[in-house]
Amino acid sequence: MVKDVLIIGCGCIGLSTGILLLKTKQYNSVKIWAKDLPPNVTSNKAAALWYPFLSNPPDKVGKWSAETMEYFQKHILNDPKSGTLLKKVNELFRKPKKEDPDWKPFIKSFRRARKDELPEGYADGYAIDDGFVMDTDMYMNWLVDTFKALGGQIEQREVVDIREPFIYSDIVINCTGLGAKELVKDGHMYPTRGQIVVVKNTSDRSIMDEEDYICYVIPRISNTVLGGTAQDHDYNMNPTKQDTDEILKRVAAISPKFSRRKLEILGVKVGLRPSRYEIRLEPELLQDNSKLLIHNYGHGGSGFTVSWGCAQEVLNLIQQNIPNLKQSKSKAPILQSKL
Ligand SMILES: Cc1cc2nc3c(=O)[nH]c(=O)nc-3n(C[C@H](O)[C@H](O)[C@H](O)COP(=O)(O)OP(=O)(O)OC[C@H]3O[C@@H](n4cnc5c(N)ncnc54)[C@H](O)[C@@H]3O)c2cc1C
Ligand SMILES: *[C@@H]1O[C@H](CO)[C@@H](O)[C@H](O)[C@H]1NC(C)=O
Ligand SMILES: *[C@@H]1O[C@H](CO)[C@@H](O)[C@H](O)[C@H]1NC(C)=O
Ligand SMILES: CC(=O)N[C@H]1CO[C@H](CO)[C@@H](O)[C@@H]1O
Repeated sequence: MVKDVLIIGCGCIGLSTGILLLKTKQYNSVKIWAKDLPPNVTSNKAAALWYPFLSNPPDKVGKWSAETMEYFQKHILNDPKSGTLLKKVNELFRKPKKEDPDWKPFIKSFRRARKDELPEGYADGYAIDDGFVMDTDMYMNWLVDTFKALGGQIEQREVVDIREPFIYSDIVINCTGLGAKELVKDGHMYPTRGQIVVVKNTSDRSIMDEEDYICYVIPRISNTVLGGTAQDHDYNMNPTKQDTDEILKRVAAISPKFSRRKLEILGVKVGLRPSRYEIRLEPELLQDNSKLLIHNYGHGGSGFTVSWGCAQEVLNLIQQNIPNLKQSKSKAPILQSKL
């Protein structure tokens, strides 16, 4: 029987996975190793709105998003410490929009926007009344606190060789986001740079206009996030004035309510979305089937939106693969051996 699980990565993906593992009460220890800890991870730079966005494949993202929404409604929204708020969300279109989103079949509350929900100049829209947003820093703190309260341990430690964690544990979960590019040499991983502007609270709901560019207004508990950008293969972690100006111009185009002189800017943030042609969530049996590595990375622009659905999938994959795990022959020398 496997007793210990080691997770690499302390973003929203590693933490959600760790919390669900601990909740099963089936493991002696669930440990996280991470090079950087919150607030110094990509996750802390997110908006963070529940909305499937810039991630694939559509059918799985739809399913995981729906499961995540359900998990939030059952277990998180009623906890004020989680920093989560129920908010209507509208995606807007200048011209009538024929297609529904890929994920519509998964989300029961999806509907078309009513005329009175469309700002001037917009012809169509999507709406979700029971959408929600997270105050990102509050929510990340809540994830860390919840993980620790359940008995999880967090250690700041970089992994340079994927064989290293297997010295301590037969099951390792790879939640390294963009770090997977180096750690497991995944050439499909690339950054999609996102810049946001944080302003004093404005707007009663989340609004997006994403046909020709990235543009959103996301009100949260303590502030409102304006976005954004999606620059592929761009590693620049510094905010640029050009992006800030562009973001302010785009949100002002939604409604004069969001014109620059009405906004009080609190800060500007940049993060690199861990992009991949599709999310990698699959098991890999190593070392004569004595070690199990589960990959859970590449969530692009939807990490928060799919987090709990993906964590549940990790649990399922562990359950399915434990019967295939052979007793480990040796513990110590694996750094020498080829996986
Ligand atoms: C501007 C912006 C806005 C966004 N808005 C939203 C939104 O509204 N809704 C939404 O759902 N998503 C949003 N996202 C996307 C979301 O932030 C990501 O999908 C999510 O943060 C990915 O989480 P993660 O845990 O995989 O990665 P990360 O948060 O990057 O965590 C990765 C962890 O792995 C560790 N690590 C990496 N390599 C190693 C190694 N070799 N050894 C040890 N540790 C390692 C890191 O130190 C870190 O702890 C946004 C992103 C940006 C940039
Ligand atoms: C985050 O980074 C800052 C600046 O580099 C550093 O001072 C701080 O200690 C880091 N926080 C954590 C939790 O690692
Ligand atoms: C933010 O402001 C809007 C009005 O613009 C208001 O409806 C909403 O309740 C405010 N949200 C918070 C959390 O204060
Ligand atoms: C142990 C290990 O590195 N496994 C795999 C991780 O993912 C890459 C693909 O990106 C594989 O090539 C490795 O074999």
